[in-house]
Amino acid sequence: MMKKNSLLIFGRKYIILSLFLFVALESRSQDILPPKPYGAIPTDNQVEWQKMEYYMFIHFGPNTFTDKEWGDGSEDPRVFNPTNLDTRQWARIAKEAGMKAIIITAKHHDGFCLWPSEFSTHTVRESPWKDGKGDILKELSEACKEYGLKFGVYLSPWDRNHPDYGTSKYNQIFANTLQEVLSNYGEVFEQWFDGANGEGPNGKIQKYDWPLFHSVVYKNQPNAIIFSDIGPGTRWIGNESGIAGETNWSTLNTEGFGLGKLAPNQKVLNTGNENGQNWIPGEADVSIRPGWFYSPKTDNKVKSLSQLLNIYYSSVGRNANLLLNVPVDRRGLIHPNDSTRLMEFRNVIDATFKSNLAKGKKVLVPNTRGNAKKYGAQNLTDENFDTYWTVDDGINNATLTLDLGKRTEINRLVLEEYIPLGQRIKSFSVDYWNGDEFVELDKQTTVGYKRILTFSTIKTDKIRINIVANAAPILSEIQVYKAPEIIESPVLSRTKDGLISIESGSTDAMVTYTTDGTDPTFQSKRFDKPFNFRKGGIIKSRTFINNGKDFSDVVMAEYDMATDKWKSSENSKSVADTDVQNAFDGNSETTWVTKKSGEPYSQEISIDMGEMLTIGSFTYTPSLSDSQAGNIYKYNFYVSDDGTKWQKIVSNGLFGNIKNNPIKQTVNFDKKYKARFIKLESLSQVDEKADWISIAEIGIKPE
Ligand code: FUL
Ligand code: CA
Repeated sequence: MMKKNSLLIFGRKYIILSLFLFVALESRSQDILPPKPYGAIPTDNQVEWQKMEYYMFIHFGPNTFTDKEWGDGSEDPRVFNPTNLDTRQWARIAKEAGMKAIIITAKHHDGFCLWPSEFSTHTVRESPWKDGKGDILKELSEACKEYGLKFGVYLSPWDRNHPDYGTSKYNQIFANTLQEVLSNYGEVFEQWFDGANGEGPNGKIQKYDWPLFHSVVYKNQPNAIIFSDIGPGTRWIGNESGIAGETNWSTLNTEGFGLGKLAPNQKVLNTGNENGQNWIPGEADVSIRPGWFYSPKTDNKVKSLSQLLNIYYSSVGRNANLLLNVPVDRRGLIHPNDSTRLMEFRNVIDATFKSNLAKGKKVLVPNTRGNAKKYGAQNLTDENFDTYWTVDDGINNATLTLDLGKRTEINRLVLEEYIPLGQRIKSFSVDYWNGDEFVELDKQTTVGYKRILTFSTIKTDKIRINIVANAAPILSEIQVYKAPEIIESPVLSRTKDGLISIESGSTDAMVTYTTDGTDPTFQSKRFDKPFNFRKGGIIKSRTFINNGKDFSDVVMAEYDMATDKWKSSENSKSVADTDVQNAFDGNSETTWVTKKSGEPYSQEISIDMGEMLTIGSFTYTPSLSDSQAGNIYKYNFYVSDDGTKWQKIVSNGLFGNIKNNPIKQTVNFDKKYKARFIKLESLSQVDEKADWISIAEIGIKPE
């Protein structure tokens, strides 16, 4: 009894004492100010925006019905006729995919408005959909609200339909259009401005009044993030493949730059500028299909799971937000091939980031700012972005050691910088304890809001992170994960004369394939020896192990006709540095560039296919290397029986969006032609200054 009492008294004293100590320590900790912001810093809205990480883009409009990437504005609005449009289906899928918002192409370059705009006669009102009484922005903004998603709009000032485009009246008209969109559909989290600035219906180019356009946004949607090549809210990442630079600063110098042709070069947009004057973080946009708009021709070309994962790690994993385009189909619904893939993707992401193996674990740090708990190392493993560890001013480099307590299998490492005070880390390396010593795992540059490193599984109990920063580093989180192992996909190749080989990733694996566009199963045709595929088409393949129980992702390869009989009949005219063969060697990594510096250049290529063929289309693969400036933009295409008398079958064709998205182009003719010779003539290149043309590949599709 006595004993218990004294213990109680002692206990009480102890509590009072420690309470006193705690208060004293805490008040000291309150006195210690956080580091001063370093360089350009984000607005609160930009921080909130960055936390969204992943959201949906939807391209939808007349192009959905015409197989085009860029409509020319002369499309009959009656082509726009979705039979089953349901914006709630889009929102549900976006939500289930783990996305935070939807941005819709309210008006693309063809000028068609997805709402009945007062300022245009080329809108849903002129279409048969809902007898001209529909409004997609209204329906979608409501569906987003219902599903707890934010709503954003893409608007192209380039308008290939509006009769006033290219005149002094147009800027105000566009401002009115913008006003209409931004004042009628509730909150808009992001205003996406396309910088494209081409010719309108009168052949004139508009000089845009950006200050006017921005003022309309700020007036109506003061919290909206403005996207463009140079922000000011978020910047284009410099490609349409969803890949941010390994080095990715959220700061950018914009003085003297503009949009479109006036933008900083794509490499700079990809990496940002270290110590750049403005906080303009990157947004990586990419389509889940080869093009931005739906086409039935791409139903079996939806990006694979591994492609999507690679995009995720190269965007969200590199300090950029991911804007993934899921084009709505001709019914007005997201196609099941796309939604299935989105769910597969979400499942893998969830399984990967389900359990943070560093949570609550100790991190040994060399210094803590003012020795204050508030800036202590425990903040690094509390899964809270808003609490951080930082150091005393003057300390820019630090080595931290995460102690996992026991040997643990991991293959992902996440670092997060507390960006409200600026982006500071310049480079870092990671070592792990292998039982005997620390060995280097990776060495990288920037971190930013989030950096995810992927590596093959290691077993370790200690991870060491060595940081080099431009100012005292401020780190919110260190996390580690073990992503489920994936089975290597097979690798396909074809010889010039058309023999296909498929290699599985591992030894005891079995590989099956299909040639009809469907996903291969364990029961599909088994690959055992190279087979002939001269005619071309699509091959899909997959690796199976454990008697079909486990399998890889599906890989797809698309081949044009084999070109072993092809010759360029006119190459004597060209004075190329590179071999004309590069244009049809079945390898899109080799490019024919038509000019040696200072010499006249060939603007065309003509090919003898060696036999009479029936053709209904051709393909052009632009260069992805240094010679991109010479990629063909406008062109004529001819066929011939004898290589002398040519019939022009495509006149003034245009590879829409080839500059920003240099992917293989397929051009379908109005009918089928019989020919032995083909000729592609360039009328202009993506860079007007390029006085050569680049052809990575020309092909013919099988008929
Ligand atoms: C580009 C446009 O030209 C494409 O058609 C697409 O809308 C892409 C997202 O932006 O600038
Ligand atoms: Ca934290």
